[in-house]
Amino acid sequence: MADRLLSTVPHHRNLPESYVRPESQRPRLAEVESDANIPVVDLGADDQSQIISQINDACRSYGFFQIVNHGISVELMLKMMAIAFEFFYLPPEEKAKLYSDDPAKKIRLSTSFNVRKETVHNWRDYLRLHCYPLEEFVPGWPSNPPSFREVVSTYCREVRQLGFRLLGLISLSLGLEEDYIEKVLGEQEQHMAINYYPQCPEPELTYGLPAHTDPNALTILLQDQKVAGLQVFKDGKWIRVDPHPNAFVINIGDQLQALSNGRYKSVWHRAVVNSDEERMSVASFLCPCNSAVISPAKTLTGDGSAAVYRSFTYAEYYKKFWSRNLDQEHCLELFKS
Ligand SMILES: O=C(O)CCC(=O)C(=O)O
Repeated sequence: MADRLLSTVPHHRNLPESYVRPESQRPRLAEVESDANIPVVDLGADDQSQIISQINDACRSYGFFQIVNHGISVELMLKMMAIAFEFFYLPPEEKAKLYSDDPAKKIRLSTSFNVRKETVHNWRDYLRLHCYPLEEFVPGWPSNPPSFREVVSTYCREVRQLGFRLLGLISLSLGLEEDYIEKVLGEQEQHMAINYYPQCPEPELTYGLPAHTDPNALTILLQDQKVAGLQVFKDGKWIRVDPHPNAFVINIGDQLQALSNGRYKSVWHRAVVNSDEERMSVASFLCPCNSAVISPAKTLTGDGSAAVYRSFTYAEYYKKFWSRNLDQEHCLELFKS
């Protein structure tokens, strides 16, 4: 039912009851840490060993970092954001064509997280797209706005290359061969979530997205440059990831935590909303192929450290992840050896 979309209403005056979290689950925005020094890694720096060491530190301590001089032009980043806004500003009848609440659909416009299953909704609309191989999926993508397919496919191609470069650096930072992770993950899928969080009348009572970890390998997030909303959990506190000019936010997903034998962290993060402004984010997910067997890299257990996780296929993990609620215990806990 497309009339569930938040973006069909120009201005929301009240928060409907179905979005209100119980007292104990609210975001407590006043307690969120604001000047948190999330690491910023300059991928354009001359000294590759310094880049690798910064990535190692960031993945161990935060599971999150931002990257600058990453090779994707500011122009393309701006175009991607602009087309995302244009899409959510389309008339309701146009958006209704793409609406679905079936999580199995590979191209769908939806709202909240999983409206069929959840009891409390989230203040978010999103367009979810499968993006690899492009030739297979682009013909089913929105044809309106007219330049959507061109802009988004160019963006996806560049983000995929950036993702592979990062996986290489992450491999090296773990003392593995540069292509180790890419080989283990096989022919990776690529998914995208374009998240639109409208201005919310009571941001203290709800979430854009509640706390979750990402089930995939690596996430590359393009954040709204003007409006903060992403927060990560560190040392028992929620901290803000304020947008850094022209940066992408990178986070380690569950598969890299498993593969690194728990050295690198797939951390809890969430998106909060605010009463003054709408916010947009574009998350690109690199996902192992379904048959990829994920287990801790041999060299990371060879020194006598026990394997923290048992081997599993990505298909097995993904099924388990989606059978649960987003904010239950860390899904990897169920794969401990
Ligand atoms: O909007 C954000 O900043 C976070 C998005 C996110 O965590 C997701 O799409 O999984």
